[in-house]
Amino acid sequence: MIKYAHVQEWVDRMAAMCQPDSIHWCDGSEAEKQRLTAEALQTGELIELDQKELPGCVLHRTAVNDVARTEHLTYICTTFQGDAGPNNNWMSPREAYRKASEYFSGAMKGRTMYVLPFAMGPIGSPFSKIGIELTDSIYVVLNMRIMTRMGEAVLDALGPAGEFTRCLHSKADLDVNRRLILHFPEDNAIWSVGSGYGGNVLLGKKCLALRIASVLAQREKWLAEHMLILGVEAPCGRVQYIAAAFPSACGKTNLAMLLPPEGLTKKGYRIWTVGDDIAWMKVDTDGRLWAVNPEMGFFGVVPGTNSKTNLNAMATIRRDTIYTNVALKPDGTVWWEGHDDAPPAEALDWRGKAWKPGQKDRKGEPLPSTHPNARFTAPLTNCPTHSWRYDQHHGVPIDAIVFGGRRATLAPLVYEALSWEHGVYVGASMASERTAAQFGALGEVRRDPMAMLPFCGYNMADYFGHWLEMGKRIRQRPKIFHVNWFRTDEKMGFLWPGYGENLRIIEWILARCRGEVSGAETPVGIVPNPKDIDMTGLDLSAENMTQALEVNAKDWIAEIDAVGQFFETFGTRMPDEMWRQNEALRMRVLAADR
Ligand code: OXD
Ligand code: MN
Repeated sequence: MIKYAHVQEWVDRMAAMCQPDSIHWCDGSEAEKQRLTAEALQTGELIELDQKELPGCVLHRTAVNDVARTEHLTYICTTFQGDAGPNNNWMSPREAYRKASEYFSGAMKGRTMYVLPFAMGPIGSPFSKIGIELTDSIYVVLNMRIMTRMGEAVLDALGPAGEFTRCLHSKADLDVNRRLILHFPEDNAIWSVGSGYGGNVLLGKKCLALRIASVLAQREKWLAEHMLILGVEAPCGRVQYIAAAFPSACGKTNLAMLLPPEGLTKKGYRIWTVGDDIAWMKVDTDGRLWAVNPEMGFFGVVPGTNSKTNLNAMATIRRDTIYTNVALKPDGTVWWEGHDDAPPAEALDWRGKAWKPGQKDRKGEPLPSTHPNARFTAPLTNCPTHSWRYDQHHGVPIDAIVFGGRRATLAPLVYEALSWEHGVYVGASMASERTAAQFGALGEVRRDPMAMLPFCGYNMADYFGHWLEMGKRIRQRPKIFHVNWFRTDEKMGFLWPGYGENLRIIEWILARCRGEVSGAETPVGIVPNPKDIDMTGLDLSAENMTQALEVNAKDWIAEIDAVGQFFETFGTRMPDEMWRQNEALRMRVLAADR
């Protein structure tokens, strides 16, 4: 393999600190995968599943204290704290390097350091960025092999002086008290130590493709977003693409793999999945916004996945999938809460302990077999609806940008922003309500602007400013919408059925983009006239629909005040335009309420 001097010098320096017994440069070949898998099966890092039922599939169990992203241990390390902003934990680069060096020192003794060259985006595309991750985890190597373009071809593309993100990871002793996820945007570097959980250690994903990339995107005038990308092909062959941002656990993967509802199948739509988590978007020479999914796989939440919620995901994870923290059945297959199959009479739970249905923990609470944040890692190309354009260097043209939140009240099922600037405001004020069944206190609202709160690598006030600037650069701007699949009636029943039925709303969104359908103007934006939503085969009362689209002035005044309070946390750095939009919305709501 090519070992460029600038890469070698950095590898040597990191190895001197981590002191691995050996260093292996990953070429990304099938033979290498087989060898590493065999080794991990032998040490117990991976467990082989029944190869007839689940060919190429394995199971991994994380440490019990290492099951999710640890946001409180995740830092943006910039010279000036203001550049990280109130939305990030901050540490000075000098302090961060000093502290983490202590944890990394000798952390790889007795282990191999894997050198993993990877590309986010198609190799050679103007969108793409190269990273090299050093890790002492075979699990990380095998996951990155699915989630990114990885191996020798990436080094070929890098060249002898090519810029790359320097990513260092060690499980170290998996001690939560010695765990840090550090981002150094000024050095284009990421250091992650003390964890083995995906979001903390697959450094191409949240760390590079969102936190570091958002900084690069601001500098280079593009957008790095926490968005799925979905293509909708009409029977005439026209394909329109949307990019959509929802907070974690609001169904991005389900929407990205949407199955048209029965009532609409006659129309002959085909859905194309380009990505389920991250979109990189650039203005092309035609003045439109084009997007690529920088990833090559899905790292999706397992519990609740079944053939009703996501049939395409079920097909995707039938082969060549790494399962993390699910239950293992005696027959060598897997199970989880919300699976199509009935619970097995017995199984090993995600921790490897004997489990039976109905089992309770010490407090008498039901004990799930599978961790609520259990994951599947599966290749994008396994998905029956994967777009053949996933590898195209220029990406796909975006017609609509969709923001969404989980709001039991307030936000209509769908509304269109009145302008790009208003759309940026809609994204910036995005929020999700916690429900009793979910987490936290009922009705408590968590602001999550553009679903980027945990992932924006710089001050979000500057990020909103960047979005406003981008609007000026795009000649043919996508329209911006907001959806809320989760509005409820007085009895807390959902007003809208969600899942595949969401295509009915997407139909309206895309017709709006083509200028083929009108809408009703409300103070918050344009909502559909109910007659324009195709309800074929869906038994939903007109009253439900009216309620789902309702704009309640009193609720909105409270919301505008709450958004103002959130904006204030950014102080004078907040662009004036965001305040103007907040006040303009207030005026519109008050005028309509008169
Ligand atoms: C994810 C997340 O894992 O958003 O994609 O948390
Ligand atoms: Mn995500």
